[in-house]
Amino acid sequence: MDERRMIRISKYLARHLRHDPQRIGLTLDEHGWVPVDVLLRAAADHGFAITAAELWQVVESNDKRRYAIEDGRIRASQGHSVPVDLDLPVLEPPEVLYHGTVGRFLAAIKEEGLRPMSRHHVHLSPDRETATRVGARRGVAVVLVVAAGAMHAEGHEFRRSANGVWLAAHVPPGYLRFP
Ligand code: HQG
Repeated sequence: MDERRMIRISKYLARHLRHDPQRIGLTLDEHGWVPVDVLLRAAADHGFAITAAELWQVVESNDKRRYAIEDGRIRASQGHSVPVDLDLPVLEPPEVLYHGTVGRFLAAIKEEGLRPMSRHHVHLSPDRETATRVGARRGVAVVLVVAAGAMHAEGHEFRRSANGVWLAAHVPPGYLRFP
């Protein structure tokens, strides 16, 4: 399968496993899972046929391991806008995490801290490189340093998605270091 087809399938999965399952008549369970065969049938019925082999390949080789398959079911590992409970345990974060953003959001972030916006959580990266890549989706990346250890010590909960993204409900501005 060529790269463009992989990306198309990955984007199709993101749309229907994170944001708009109803569009192709899917219902995710409370934890975000849907049976693989149901997904493949729904996609085919809505004009986007994917083979089981292609699906496996996208899930296995996805650069960010965005999707997980377990017991014949598939879900997005993070990034939902529809309400799902990923049922992730609360974990102690590393002392420092990173958030990649762009200059035009900085004034609001200084004021309100990091908010989840259209997602369920604020997404934090374990290293600067990853955060730079996240920020660069929107322009020239600006990387903020998050005092995750201090937040944790003061009672803020952290979780980590299956693909290594750290998740928090909110990061108040006092825990952020701006460049
Ligand atoms: C910004 C991709 C104004 C925030 C990536 C970000 C990631 C504020 C944008 C994952 C703000 C939200 C998540 C505030 C935060 N005022 N702007 N108070 N607080 N922002 O896409 O972190 O490809 O929802 O800085 O790799 O950019 O989807 O979050 O710029 O892991 O798998 O509001 O999405 O992964 O944007 O990216 P997003 P994000 P996937």
